[in-house]
Amino acid sequence: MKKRIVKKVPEINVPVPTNKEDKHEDLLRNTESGLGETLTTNQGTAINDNQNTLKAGPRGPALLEDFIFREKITHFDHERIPERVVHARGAGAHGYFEVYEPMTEHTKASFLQNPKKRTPVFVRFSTVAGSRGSTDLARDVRGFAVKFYTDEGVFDLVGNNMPVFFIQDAVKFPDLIHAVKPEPHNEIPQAASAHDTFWDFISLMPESAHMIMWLMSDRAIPRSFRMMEGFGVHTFRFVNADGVSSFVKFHWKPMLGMHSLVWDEAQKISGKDPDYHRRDLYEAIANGEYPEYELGVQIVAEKDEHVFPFDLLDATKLIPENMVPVQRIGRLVLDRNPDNFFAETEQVAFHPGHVVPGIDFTNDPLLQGRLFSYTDTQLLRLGGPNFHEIPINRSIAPVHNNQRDGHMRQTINKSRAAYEPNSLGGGCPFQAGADMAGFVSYMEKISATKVRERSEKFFDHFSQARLFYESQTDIEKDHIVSAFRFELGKVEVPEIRERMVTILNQVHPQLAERVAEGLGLSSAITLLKPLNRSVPADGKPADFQPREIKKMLKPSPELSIVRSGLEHGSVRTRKVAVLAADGCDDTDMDLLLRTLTAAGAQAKIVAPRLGYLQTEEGKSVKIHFSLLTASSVLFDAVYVPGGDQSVALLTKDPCAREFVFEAYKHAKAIAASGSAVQLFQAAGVLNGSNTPDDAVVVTEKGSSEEVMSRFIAAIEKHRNWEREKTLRVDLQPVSAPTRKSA
Ligand code: HDE
Repeated sequence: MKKRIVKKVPEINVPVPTNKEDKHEDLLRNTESGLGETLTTNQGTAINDNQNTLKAGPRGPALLEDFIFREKITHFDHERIPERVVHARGAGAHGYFEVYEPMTEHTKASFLQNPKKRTPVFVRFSTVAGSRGSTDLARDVRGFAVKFYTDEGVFDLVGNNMPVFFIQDAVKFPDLIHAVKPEPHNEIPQAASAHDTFWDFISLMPESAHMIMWLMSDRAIPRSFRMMEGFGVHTFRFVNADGVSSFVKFHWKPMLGMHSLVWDEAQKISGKDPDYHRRDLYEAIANGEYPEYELGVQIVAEKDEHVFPFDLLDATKLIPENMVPVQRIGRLVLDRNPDNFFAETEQVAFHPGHVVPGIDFTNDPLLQGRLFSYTDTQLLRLGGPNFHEIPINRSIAPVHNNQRDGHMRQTINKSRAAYEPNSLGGGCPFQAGADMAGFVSYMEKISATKVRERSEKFFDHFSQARLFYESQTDIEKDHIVSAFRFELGKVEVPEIRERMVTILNQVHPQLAERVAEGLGLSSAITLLKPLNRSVPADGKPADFQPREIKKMLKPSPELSIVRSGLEHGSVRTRKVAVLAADGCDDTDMDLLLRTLTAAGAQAKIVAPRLGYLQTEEGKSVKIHFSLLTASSVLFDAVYVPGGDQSVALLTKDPCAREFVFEAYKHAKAIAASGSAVQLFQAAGVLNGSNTPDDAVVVTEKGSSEEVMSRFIAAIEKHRNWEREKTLRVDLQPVSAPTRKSA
């Protein structure tokens, strides 16, 4: 048995054996590669013939006696386990966390004390609504769940990439999920909220208004898991060694900045590469470009609990960063891909109730419900109460207790006394005092009447939804409008659309009007008041209607991806398509590949066919993708080098023209040098009606250092969003007179 490495609290600041490899070594106990080994049955008997079943004669029948066949098929028949009821689609990675400075003032959690300590972690990112095999690119919330294998036990921070949630009370969760999942009669649509049951529910639940704004924003279509924020959502508690508690909101800030896709692009990637996010994460780690995030905390003193115009216990509200700044306290690095998807990513079991001393819960009614749900779901999904023994879930702090037996028990508990107190086992295992890192729940004073109610401030459903909308740049507002037009446009029942518009009107009249216009609804609709239908049987509906707390919230620039993206622009790890054919210009090609690689970008040659390109001077260049297997939506930018023969071949090819035009349409950086300018003309990028912008870099002369640096600067800005305004049909104001929809 491993020696317990838990330290007494006073020793916490003393350097501790710091080993991010602890978990890796622990996993190696169960890892096997089969390399160089003989094929055996599960009982270790070597197999001589893995090609034929045992038969009575060469033409059968097969014999029941064939234990090798029976074992193989039976195992196969039982290979599937239930997928997660939500967050079924996901991708994981190993890594480590290190704190910058001791957080002793606020929390006694040992993994937040010692900057020299590297705590191993496993992270799983996910979408929410889709099945295990669904697209990564759904418009959806992304799960951001982190398992810290601390020396005081496992701490799970089971968060999302949005800081708020749809509902305020856990009792509504099954309703929400039933509404968003594919409709029960025909199981359509997969991994999409754009359907009647979802919007029916939402339009009757104004408490979801704030979250819906996030869901319709570009946060719901991240460019990469590596480029999105994460949030613990609920208010948690920090507790220090003196038992003093403060409230804390957790944040993850991506070091590559936040970036998103455009919706048209996301839908196309769903067809071209539905594993896009999973692949992006896997490849980045495999290439040594380790994703990094900083852990941020917003800390609120216990005495300030009620100073905000919202309730800290309400998961539909955030604390704006301009009210309580986010302190960055540590960093998370993901540096190892899982060895086996099922064993690690599928079997990992997160639980917001996995906490360590120094971290505690609040009475957020959503969090309280989650504390029940996560164990319950693992019992079904992982088949019994011993899921904590599965290697990926196993704590690196030793586990000793009197729990016994159950399906698939691995531990061989030797003690005769599986109860406590006992004398036969010498009283072991002992309870741990607070000074031995024993978990002591925060002593919160509660004096209350038992009721099924919510606190007053919970009913302000629109102030923060408005704050979010007003904090966006114009282009992000446009994206929100078109997302609503898209989603509600897929709804078949007109009353649902109308109800949603009345909700949007409470968020912002301009938003409601624009959405109504796109849906062909009369603007008079916007004047109706939305109704909250989430009312108990004996409740007076009037008591449950949204009411605004009159305290203005100032727009918060941190809520805008575009603003934050500009601050953190980087070309590192960005994928650039170099579109070329035989006869491309050598100087252009050399400079391109050299400069992009030096800048940390991934340059990939895309050509009409696979194999090797012959440049003008006869050099061979490896082609990474053919136009058949690649598409511009899979790249961040496109460069077309010169070379008359190459450009002539590409200009004739409709796929090449589409490649360029689509990148242009999606507001990406595109560049052409020398004769490649002709391809841009043929693709419709440089015709009279389009105004070239800074992110369209063209030079008839051929590439140069100066051209490359303009191109790279354009990629760093991620997109030239202004370009969209002239190109996207859904962003145009609808000019026809508005009419009531049929
Ligand atoms: Fe979850 N959620 N959830 N959730 N959740 C699950 O647990 C649940 C909520 C989140 O990668 C399930 O192991 C309830 C908020 C993530 O494995 C289940 C409520 C947030 C993941 C469950 C919520 C989350 C889950 C399904 C309302 C953000 C994936 C499989 C009270 C803070 C973790 C599982 C992974 C998964 C229940 C609301 C995040 C059924 C009842 C709010 C990231 O237990």
